[in-house]
Amino acid sequence: MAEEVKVMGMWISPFSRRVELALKLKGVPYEYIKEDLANKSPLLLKYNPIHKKIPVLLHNENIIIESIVILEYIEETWEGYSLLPEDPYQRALARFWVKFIDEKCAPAVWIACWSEGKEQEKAMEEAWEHLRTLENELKGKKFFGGETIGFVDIAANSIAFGVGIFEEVTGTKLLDKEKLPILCRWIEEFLSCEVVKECLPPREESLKYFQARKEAITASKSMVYKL
Ligand SMILES: N[C@@H](CCC(=O)N[C@@H](CS)C(=O)NCC(=O)O)C(=O)O
Repeated sequence: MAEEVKVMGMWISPFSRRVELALKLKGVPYEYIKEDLANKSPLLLKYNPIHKKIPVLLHNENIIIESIVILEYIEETWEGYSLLPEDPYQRALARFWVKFIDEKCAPAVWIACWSEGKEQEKAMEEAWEHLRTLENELKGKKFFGGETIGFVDIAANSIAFGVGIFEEVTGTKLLDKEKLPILCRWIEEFLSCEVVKECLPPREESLKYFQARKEAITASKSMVYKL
C-alpha cells in the first residue's frame, strides 16, 4: 500500500518550510494541508492539542509535531539524501547549532527587527553577536552541512529568507555584507538552490503580509514568532 504523507502548514511559516524542504530533499512526495491560524481547524486541534501549532506531519497513522522533531523523524524514516552527518560527533554539533538558532539567534533577530528605542539598541547588539557566531561557524564551508544543505541550513531558513523581509518592512539593517560576508554569501547560495526556491513564499506577498502585521508585531514585542 502506498504510504500517506501529509504536512499541515502555513505558507509563510519558516517552521513548515523546514518540513517541506526536508521532504523535498529526500524526494518524498507529500500532500500539503493549508492551515488558517486565525481560525484553527478541528484537525489541527486534534493532532496538536498541546501546542495547537503547525507544522504537523502525518505519516500513515503517525502524527509528529515540532519541526525539529519532524526533521529527525524524516531523517530516520526515509533513506537517500542525508540531512545529518554520519559521524555521531558531527550530528551532535548539528543539533547544537539548531538549538542555538531556535533559542538564541532567531529570537534575538526577531526582537532586533521589531522593537524600538533602547530595547532595540540592546537587541541589535545581541543579534549581531549571534549572527557573527553563525558567520564563524560557516568559515571554509559552502553550507552549514558542508557541500550540501543539511539539518542546520534547513533550520536556519528563517534567517536566510525572513531577515531580509523584516529589514525591508522595518528599516533595520542586520545583514551587512561588509560585516557578515560569509553569512550573506551563504544566504545567496541557499536561496538560489532549486529545492529552496520551490518552498519559498513569494517575496512580494511576504512583504505585504508583514507590512500588514507590523503594528501588531511591534505592540506585542513577542519573543516568539507570532505569524
Ligand atoms: N516550536 C515549533 C514552533 C511552531 C510555530 O511557532 N508555529 C506557528 C506558525 S509559524 C504557529 O502555529 N502559531 C500558532 C499559534 O501560536 O497559535 C516548531 O518548531 O514547530
